[in-house]
Amino acid sequence: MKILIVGGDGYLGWPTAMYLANRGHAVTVVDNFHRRLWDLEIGASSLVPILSLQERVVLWERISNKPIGVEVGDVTDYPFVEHVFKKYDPEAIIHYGEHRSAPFSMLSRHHAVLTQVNNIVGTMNILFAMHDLSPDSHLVKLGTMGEYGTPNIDIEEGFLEINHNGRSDLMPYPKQPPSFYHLSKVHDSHNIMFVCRAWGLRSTDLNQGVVYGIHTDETALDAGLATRLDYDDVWGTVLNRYCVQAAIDHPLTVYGKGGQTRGFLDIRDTLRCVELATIYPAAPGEYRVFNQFTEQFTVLELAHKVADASTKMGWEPMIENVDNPRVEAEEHYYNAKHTKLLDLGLEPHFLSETLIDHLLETVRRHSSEVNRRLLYPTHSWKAGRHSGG
Ligand code: NAD
Ligand code: USQ
Repeated sequence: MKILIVGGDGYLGWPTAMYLANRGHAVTVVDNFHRRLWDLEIGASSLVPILSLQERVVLWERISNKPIGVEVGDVTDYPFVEHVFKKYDPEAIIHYGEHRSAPFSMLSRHHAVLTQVNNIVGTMNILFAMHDLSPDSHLVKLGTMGEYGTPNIDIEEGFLEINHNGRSDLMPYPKQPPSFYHLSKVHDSHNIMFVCRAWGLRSTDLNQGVVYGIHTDETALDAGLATRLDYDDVWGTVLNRYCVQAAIDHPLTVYGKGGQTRGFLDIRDTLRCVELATIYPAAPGEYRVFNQFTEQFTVLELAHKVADASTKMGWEPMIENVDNPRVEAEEHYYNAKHTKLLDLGLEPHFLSETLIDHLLETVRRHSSEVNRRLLYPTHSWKAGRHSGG
């Protein structure tokens, strides 16, 4: 298939590009490198060194003999998006190309607006380009489980049967997102659902949980093909952060009581889920939602898993309940359905000690590069207050 991967220089986009190229698809990655710029703004960087996109692609093609095209530009710029669609006429657009940090979006008015404009405008431009230039193409859009929040009832996959005053309907599941970032995904979902109905476009909205790990079959081929590993309080996700903290004898930072439950998945399952959604596309006019995660844990449970693995390696991990910088329930009901990708053939890689050991060993090799000032959270989501550490 002719596939565009928007955000193809990122944590998930780059391994996806290699994975799909390896399976014979004609892959072109699109990115404007803003993520690398946003890193500079907060003084963070990937713990595992990463090459430039152009260097990665040259190395990949030398090793695999499977080409990956590159288009550098910003999807909030419509002429650029038009140019890419005219040049490639894609069958599938895998859209990772958004700002993805909830803490960043809560730093200030500027950061909230930047996040929402970047994400919502970029996605709208892609929808208009699909309508005008490639109306039969399929959008595989990365959304987030955080769109649902933490309701006190089971979370369904996108839609909920509602009975009201003697009548019933299948309605979009109510959204209670916890940050301006997560809100941007809700706004995207509404825009996408609307154009599927109004214009007959086809789309799959992947409500993905928190991803962990950096190892895939393709990244393992050469150190130069590595994907990024974020550990700072703005970009780092919880399990990746715990592993880095354990490797440098820093307390594992459980926010608040630690009863926050989330869906999680291994990065290898992200690639397979996206592949499944792409090769089994939505029908014309169809807007479908898949909940993309494989297991759910509390963040305290995860800290214990990392602490146990670290202890076996002879380290002395500590768990610290730090003041929660976020506004979120620390104890709550959580039961999210996630069967649609399993029905399509996903065989999950569940979180194992082997995986944690592998991650711990990798980060240990880079532990001298860790900037300890980036480990405790420094900004409270409650307006105007700055929490310590
Ligand atoms: P990332 O920040 O590593 O990668 C995103 C890439 O998109 C970056 O390379 C960035 O430069 C690019 N980009 C952003 N805005 C762009 C624009 N306007 N034009 C062109 N390129 C642009 O993020 P990631 O972790 O790879 O996440 C990818 C997607 O998956 C995001 O949409 C994110 O919301 C979603 N997601 C990620 C996770 C996770 O745990 N990492 C979990 C759930 C959902
Ligand atoms: N947390 C800790 N300690 C830490 C870091 C985080 O306890 O050191 C807690 C947070 O308070 C939160 C949970 O871990 O309750 C998850 O936080 P996270 O930073 O790992 O993930 P989150 O901010 O939710 O965002 C990440 C990605 C985002 C994606 C989302 C999926 O950055 O792009 O959309 O995961 S989901 O969480 O399902 O919405």
